[in-house]
Amino acid sequence: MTEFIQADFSMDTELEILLAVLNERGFLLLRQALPIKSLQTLYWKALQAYNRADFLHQQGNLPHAEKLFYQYGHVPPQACYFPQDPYLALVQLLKPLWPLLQACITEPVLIYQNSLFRRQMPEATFSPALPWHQDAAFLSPLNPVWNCWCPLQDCGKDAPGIELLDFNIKEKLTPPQQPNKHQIKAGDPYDLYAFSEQFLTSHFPNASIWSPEMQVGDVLLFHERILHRTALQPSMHKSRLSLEMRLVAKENAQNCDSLLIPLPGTRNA
Ligand SMILES: O=C(O)CCC(=O)C(=O)O
Repeated sequence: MTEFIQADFSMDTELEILLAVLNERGFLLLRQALPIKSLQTLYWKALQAYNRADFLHQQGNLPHAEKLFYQYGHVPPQACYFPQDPYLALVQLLKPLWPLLQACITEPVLIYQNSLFRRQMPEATFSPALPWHQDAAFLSPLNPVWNCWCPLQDCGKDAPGIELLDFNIKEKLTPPQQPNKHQIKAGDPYDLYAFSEQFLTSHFPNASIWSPEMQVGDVLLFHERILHRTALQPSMHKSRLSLEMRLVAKENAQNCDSLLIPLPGTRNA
């Protein structure tokens, strides 16, 4: 029988317990973990980035390189960074999590290209809800990669949140729609690596789906093989901005085609 381990914790929980949960479940929600002031600053930054992108899109002037991001609810990674401090803002934001991240990742580095804002509209218009997928589809062979997913607005009730399959999948699954010999990369249509609800029900009949309500300050950690999707219900009438930050061990990212931003090496740095 599988032992039930709670996945929703406060920041004063012992590190060993958090590590055990991450190890057993592959995901973990930490309540009120991140500094609200920094998140508010990032929220305004994201808002400006989306206002600019919306305006350019309406005028038909959105640069080609940004169209792909925009189509999936993203703006380019540099929109998340401050001009005078292109590297450290997100790493500083994660500071309360450094002990945990350093305990579960060897010399953690933030992957610049995969640390992005995301906007999800309730009407699912030009940023459709993301279907069930594993991030492993586009991150492989990087492994493990931890997604620190944090809302910049409260979500999961009136605004779209995120939901996970409560099953610690150890391997990269083959998506049914993936064309033969096609190597999925970031920016490929999600349809190519989506999994249907029927797939989940038939392959993981006993696994439940977890769709937490989250407040600004909460952070959800999960590895790249956990199946997840946007949690979007017809009753939701607000938009949500969020930030996903991905971290990997430096030693596993030697061939990573992205700027890697190191977390400070000591627990008290
Ligand atoms: O923002 C969302 O709705 C889903 C995010 C997601 O799929 C991810 O962070 O990998």
